[in-house]
Amino acid sequence: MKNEPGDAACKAGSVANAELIRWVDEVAAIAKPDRVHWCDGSEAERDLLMARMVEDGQFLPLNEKEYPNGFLSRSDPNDVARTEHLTFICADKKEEAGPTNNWMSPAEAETWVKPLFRGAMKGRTLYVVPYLMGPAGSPFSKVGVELTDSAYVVVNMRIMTRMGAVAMRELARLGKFVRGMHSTGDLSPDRRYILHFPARREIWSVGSGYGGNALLGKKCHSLRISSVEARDEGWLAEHMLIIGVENPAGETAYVAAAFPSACGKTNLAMMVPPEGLKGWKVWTVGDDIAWLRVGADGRLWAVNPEAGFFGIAPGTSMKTNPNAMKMVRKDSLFTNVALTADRCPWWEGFDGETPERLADWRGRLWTRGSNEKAAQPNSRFTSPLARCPSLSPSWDDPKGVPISAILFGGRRTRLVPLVTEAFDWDHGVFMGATIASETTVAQTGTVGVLRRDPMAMLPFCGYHMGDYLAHWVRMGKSIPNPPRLFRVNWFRKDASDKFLWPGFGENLRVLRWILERCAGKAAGVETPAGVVPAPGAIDVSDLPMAKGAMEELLAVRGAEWKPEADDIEKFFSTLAPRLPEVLERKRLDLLKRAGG
Ligand code: OXD
Ligand code: MN
Repeated sequence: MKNEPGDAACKAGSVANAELIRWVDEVAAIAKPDRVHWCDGSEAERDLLMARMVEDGQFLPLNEKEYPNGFLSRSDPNDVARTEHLTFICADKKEEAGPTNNWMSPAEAETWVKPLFRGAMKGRTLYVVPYLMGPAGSPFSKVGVELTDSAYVVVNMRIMTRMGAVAMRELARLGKFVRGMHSTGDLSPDRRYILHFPARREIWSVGSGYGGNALLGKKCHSLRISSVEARDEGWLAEHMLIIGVENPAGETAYVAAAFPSACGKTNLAMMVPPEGLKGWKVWTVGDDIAWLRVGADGRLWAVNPEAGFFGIAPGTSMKTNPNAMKMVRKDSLFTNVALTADRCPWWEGFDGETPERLADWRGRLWTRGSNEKAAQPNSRFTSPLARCPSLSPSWDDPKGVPISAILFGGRRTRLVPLVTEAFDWDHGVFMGATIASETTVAQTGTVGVLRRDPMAMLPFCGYHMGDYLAHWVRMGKSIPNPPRLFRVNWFRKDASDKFLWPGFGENLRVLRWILERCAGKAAGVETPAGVVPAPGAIDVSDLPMAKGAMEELLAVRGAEWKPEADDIEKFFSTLAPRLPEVLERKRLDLLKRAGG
């Protein structure tokens, strides 16, 4: 085994961390790579890896004039999404993982999964990828090290995290790191496992190169492992976007929002204010993950631990997300999108006329009118935060941003109003605990089935969901000046199955009401489900909405909430006896208010 030239400097920085060196040696002894490459995160290193991957066909360079520094990768067709059924929490007892996670004992992991790493890196390079989640020098931030045999992972991690030398420096400051061992193995779903050992802050991932399974800083570290760290240390690790909303007076307030995968988080995070709201601005801090801590001033503060976007490409257009369309034009990697004849990326929903011929996501000829999708429905772009036109000036602030409101959303075509404010913190936790959404392309399985997804954390919580909700209830008591909590639903439909709300930039009208509520200004009406905007409190007079649409969007009909409360009872019963009692009380209150 050799070390790659040029890595000495980075490794030298780690000499202080003997534990890291010992662990790298241990993994190398198991996986038997031909070479070990310590990543420094430099541009030169990235160029070297890209050149190698272009040469061996893993990446195709895109049209340099239209997409400078842009590349396309096509994955194995069996490896295109997160595989929740192959994702496990390896706690000592099944009870610690809870009923919403798959569980494997650490002993079984040693017996059944460890052997998949034996010799897995023969003929390959083991890349040591030190990464930092969160701004340098921040009390929020955490270091991880991913050992991987995938150069695709390295170049994506370089965008998604603060990778290389900066992480090594932070490691010297913090002393601790999350260990991630990753091999693409043979990419067979039969030998694919994504394992988390929360107690020892460790991740093993084998058999997949897909983002959420293989870029270990993202879901595995920043949510599954960090949700446990957050519980133990008294903070929150959440599946939330963060934005700053600036009013025409130049005041910016920050909002965090949890939505299940593929519900438009990236679009909301990069929203462009509509014509009707002149003088407003939306600033992007993050689109997927928020770490939140109580500040010295008693407010809740948040950082986005990531440094990039791993966004779903299909449906992204100048109409739905103009900032993303501008952002992906430079320094971006694409996975499983289609390719035009002049080597530009394309996907369903792309602006302009559909090209007559394309190379589809598998590289096969695709012609207009084909029944098959040209881009894989979960195809992605990976772009640096720094390329985002709406990037908040505070995105890298070590102290984070103060959060005024937290939103919980879902994809509900019926019942749930456009926006509802919680009566109090615990009621807000109840709202977050009971959000539900139709399943989407971001996870394998059936699309369109309604599933309860507490705080949008169902696939990402590293411990028992009942304990997690109890942690939320406890956190409410430790925040002297907590944010207000709201539920939103952009997806309500009318009787003829048409969306009632225009969505996209117009969602800012809802955010405006929310922030005015936080400032004690906007009018609301109490309903059985919470406080909804008073008639006229959200001005839509300049929007081409059908008559009565706004009334319907905000309607709460008590009797319709009874079956909802019953369904919630079924879900809650799966979390008993660890469900905090106050949430069952909130359910009974809802039932009473609904007249049940
Ligand atoms: C994501 C997801 O990729 O939630 O962000 O699946
Ligand atoms: Mn996500």
